[in-house]
Amino acid sequence: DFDPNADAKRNKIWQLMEYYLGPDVGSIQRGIVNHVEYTLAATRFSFATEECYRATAFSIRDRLIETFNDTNEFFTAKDVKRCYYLSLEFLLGRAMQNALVNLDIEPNYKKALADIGYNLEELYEHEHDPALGNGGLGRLAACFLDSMATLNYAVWGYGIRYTYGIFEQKIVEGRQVEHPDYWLVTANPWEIERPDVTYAVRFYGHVDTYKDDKGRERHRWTGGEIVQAMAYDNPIPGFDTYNTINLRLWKACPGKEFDFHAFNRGQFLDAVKERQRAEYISAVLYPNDNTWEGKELRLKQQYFFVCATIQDCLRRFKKKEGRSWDELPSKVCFQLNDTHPTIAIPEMMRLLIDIEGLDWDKAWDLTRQCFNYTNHTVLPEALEKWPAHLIEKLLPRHLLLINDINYKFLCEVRESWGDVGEKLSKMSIYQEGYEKMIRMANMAVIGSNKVNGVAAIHSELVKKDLFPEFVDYYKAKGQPDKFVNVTNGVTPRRWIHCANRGLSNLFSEWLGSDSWLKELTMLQGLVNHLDSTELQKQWADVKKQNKVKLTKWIKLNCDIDLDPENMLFDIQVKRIHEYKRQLINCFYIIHRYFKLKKMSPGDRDKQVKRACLIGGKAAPGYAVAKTIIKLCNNIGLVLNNDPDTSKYLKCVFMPNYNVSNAQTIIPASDISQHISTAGTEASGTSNMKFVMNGGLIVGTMDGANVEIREECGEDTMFIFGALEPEVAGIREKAKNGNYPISAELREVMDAIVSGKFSLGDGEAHSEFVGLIEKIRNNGGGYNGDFYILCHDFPSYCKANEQVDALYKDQTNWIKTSIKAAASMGKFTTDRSIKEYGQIIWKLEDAERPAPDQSPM
Ligand code: B1N
Repeated sequence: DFDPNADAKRNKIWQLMEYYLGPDVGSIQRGIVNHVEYTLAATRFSFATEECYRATAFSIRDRLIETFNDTNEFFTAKDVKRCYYLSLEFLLGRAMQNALVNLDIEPNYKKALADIGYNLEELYEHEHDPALGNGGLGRLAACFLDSMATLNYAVWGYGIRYTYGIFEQKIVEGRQVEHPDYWLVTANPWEIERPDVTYAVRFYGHVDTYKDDKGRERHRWTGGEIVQAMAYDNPIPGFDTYNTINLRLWKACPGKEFDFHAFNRGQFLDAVKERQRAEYISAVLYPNDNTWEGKELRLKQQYFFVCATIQDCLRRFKKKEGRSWDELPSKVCFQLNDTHPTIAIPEMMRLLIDIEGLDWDKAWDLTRQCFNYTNHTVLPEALEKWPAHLIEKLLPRHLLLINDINYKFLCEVRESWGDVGEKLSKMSIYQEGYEKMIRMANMAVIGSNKVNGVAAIHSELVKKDLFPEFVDYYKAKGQPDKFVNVTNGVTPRRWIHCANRGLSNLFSEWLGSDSWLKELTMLQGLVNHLDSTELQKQWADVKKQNKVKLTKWIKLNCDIDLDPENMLFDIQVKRIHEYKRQLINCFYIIHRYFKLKKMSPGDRDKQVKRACLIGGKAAPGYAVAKTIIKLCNNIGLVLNNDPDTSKYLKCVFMPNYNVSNAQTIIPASDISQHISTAGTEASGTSNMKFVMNGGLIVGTMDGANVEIREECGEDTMFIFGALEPEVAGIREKAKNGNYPISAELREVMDAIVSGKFSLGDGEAHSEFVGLIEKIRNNGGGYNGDFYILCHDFPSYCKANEQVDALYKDQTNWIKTSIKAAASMGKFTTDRSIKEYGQIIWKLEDAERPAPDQSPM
């Protein structure tokens, strides 16, 4: 509508607002105290640190909202192409420090608070980690958001606002105990609730067909139950830009229409109960990492957030007048973070065909151009397959659409390839058998423009092992570049500047500016100073301070004393999984212990002292992983209490590994372990964080380790183990009884079986024996040593000996560590996201200009 007074009105409002909230100390203090008084209704003359944290958070939120609103307005005015990152997990970690750093106001906040008697770093510790993810996949999504905002891309994240994030892990008598993570207890100051942004999501019901006024056959999905999705926006500020993007998370709420029948029958409470069931959908994050669990509620979560998201995105697309559907692929694209949101493909088809009235072929053409799929794992147990009957029950219209998609696709294949039965059955969305299954990965490939893996070796395995038929087919069809690689990264803002301020300052000082935070390849400049004893000294100092900090954390959380001055810190932190081989780490620790035991005290004194630190959560239903945690803890009890050796070797299980603990743990490493069986870890991302923070890697030729080695040089890594192409042959030979086990490993296994680490606990003992026997009595396949620990153990020991040798030569160690860290430029998510932006999303830079200093 034309409003002749629009400019005057705008001007007036602008004057009321004066200007953006000031970045000066006075304005910051006024903001904080105002929130103490008016938002928290606490008295401004005495407020606790907790209240100060919350008031400070609200004052930062005010600033975020300004840049957030204006960025959105700018995107809309420019009508830029938008990309939507769909993920069931976002492992954000704490927001306060990150927001201050990215808004470039941390120093003034520090001053403002100090002046009224509060310590900013202390406030940071008051924030409860938002932990809406399991591990690498969810953390990657969070690092990506930081880079998307920083690179001025018009991308929004979409996901679920789980009431409970990943469980909190406590260790009781050496075992994992899960506690619910009710992270919203103290209301979340970082989110913006949007009660006015809601969409209806249907489940169950049935599908009718009817003829529309043009005589076309149409489908109508009715009945079943409706829940509402309500939006919560989480502003994501970019670094060194005025752009702030959005992470929109959906909460499930009861449908709007109240069930008056139940009410009239006097079953008011039942009606309320029924409505509460809706909220169950967004109640809890599934705590599995790299395994698939075919639960109906999980499928409901997937559809719930996808349905609301696609409706929201199409509504935004249609808002501009005069849109034609042909414009859709040039204005909208979606990135599927693994197959978890793949039901978005048939959902898009449903909305385009049933609601918007497009014909099938047009809808399919648009859909295929809009979607892209990232694969994050080749482990068979993680590949999603939903029973067709479950989809039919929960989403009857989608099953029909999946049938159509599959039928037409297979016809296409037959047309260009002829009837190649074997290949056809591998490419079908359906896996035939006793129970018909829907292979989500096949649907994601068929419905996508680009498919990518997350590290070079992984992307090759995706083509070779998962989708070879598709690769051939699309090549023949003239799409040889459908399968691509985009190597993962991490954001240096959180993982260096926030987590390791000492190192960040060192980088800026030696490089002459802090531009490396946006252009990480600049770190290479450090190599010019490799021989400077001053740099070496500062480097060692920073590491020592970080080790002291972690030592305090471990004392507080585990009541174990470490010696940060004299011990090498050896760290393995990641989800507990057999393929990640925490067990081979345990075996080596025991072996090292035995070696020390056998030495004379004089010889012991010549050894490198090591603190072996392990941390990570096990999926609550993953018994073997839980046994491994118990074993780590028991090894710790034996070693740490042995007066002969405890000075030289300690073992600690660090409880509740999460993003904020990682920010303390990672900067303190001398070495870290990334030791998955070759071909199993798609990428890994903590490996990157460790090296950037001046740690060296003991690792296999797997995932991103391969590329880190390429960038940093062979001499910076302790590589061991079979190469990926050798693994199948080793398993095959093992099946035929050709599988030697070294004497050293035999000794370790015998000791475990003899009960040396069971500490009189019969249950633990039989679990430990189970672990060992499975590996020893190699029957091949999953029942034997599938992850070839026995094969890789001797070379693992050698790699560890090389670690000691280099560590004894401190100057060389430090130079190697500087060289490695300085060579990590490739592994920023800024580089990853640029690749997504250019190769996959085809986005333009949409940088919002500096806001006007004066009212218009
Ligand atoms: O994704 C990370 C990679 O760096 C890791 O190597 C990879 O293991 C991880 C099902 C997953 N792959 N698949 C999952 C998570 C939850 C779930 O329910 C699978 N996580 C990964 C980032 O690329």
